[in-house]
Amino acid sequence: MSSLKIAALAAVLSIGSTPAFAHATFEKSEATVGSGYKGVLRVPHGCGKEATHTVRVQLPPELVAVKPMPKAGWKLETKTGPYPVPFNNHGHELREGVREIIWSGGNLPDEHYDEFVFAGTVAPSATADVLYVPVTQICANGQQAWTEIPLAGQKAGALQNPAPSIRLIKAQGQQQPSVYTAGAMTVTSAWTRATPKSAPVAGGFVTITNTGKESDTLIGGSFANAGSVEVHEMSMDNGVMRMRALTQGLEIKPGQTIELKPGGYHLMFMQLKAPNVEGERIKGSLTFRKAGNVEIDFAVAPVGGPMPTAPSGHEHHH
Ligand SMILES: [Cu+2]
Repeated sequence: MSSLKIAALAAVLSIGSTPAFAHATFEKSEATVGSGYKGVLRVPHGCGKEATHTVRVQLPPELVAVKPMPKAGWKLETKTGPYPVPFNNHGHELREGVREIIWSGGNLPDEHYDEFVFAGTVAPSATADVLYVPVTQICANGQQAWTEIPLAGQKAGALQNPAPSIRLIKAQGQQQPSVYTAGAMTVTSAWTRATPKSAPVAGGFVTITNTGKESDTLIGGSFANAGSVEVHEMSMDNGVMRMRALTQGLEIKPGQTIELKPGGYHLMFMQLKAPNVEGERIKGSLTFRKAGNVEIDFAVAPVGGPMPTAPSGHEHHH
């Protein structure tokens, strides 16, 4: 390898690894909706070469009842404002609170690291998947702003100066039904049933809507506990209900919604490797001829049971 190539490789490696290390971030990157959250903001350096004398933290409206922790050597100020949704704090309605925290008059040299702390609650009304908390470090002749928020479809890792973020976990009993999309195809209500240990197969059920202008076809999928997945149909044969594999797949016309359900169209999970356990969510996918693959989780209902109404576990969208 030439020395030029080695230099280029070294540059790529350092560009790839430095920002993640040098960004302002929270020690705890997850919080539960409706629960308390202690934000420990880690500030890894000043502004370039200068010392930081002020740190401003803008709180998203979902963080309520926030109290900052005073810090030795720094003056503490807050700015308050109204909450978009009043917050019921143990029977006492809070309509406004801290929206911004400013620690000033301190000294964080570029070669030092420091932490800034607040406590608060994630409002029960929060629906976001991720909260972004813009932070600005102010120095004598400049500033370092950690205020970039990814646009829809953009990866946070692509940003130069990302705002510190907190991923929200939905509290138990508050889940929304998961909605998955692949191109024009929307998939909801994915579920299966618990199976006895020796069961060789299980049925999988989903509701699929084609929101596009062209027809598409469900041709198969995958399921973590199964060797393969087929698309099946139940039909009457001489007075006996039988099922058969739809080898050409299941067509979903533009604007059409098809519910795969017990006794009708269904997915057949073949060669089960492990039993489906009630209450779990099991990973799988659907494959459409045009829209391609979409990863989904199947909620597991009791043996012979109906579709779970409140799927357990929380959803992730990526
Ligand atoms: Cu079947």
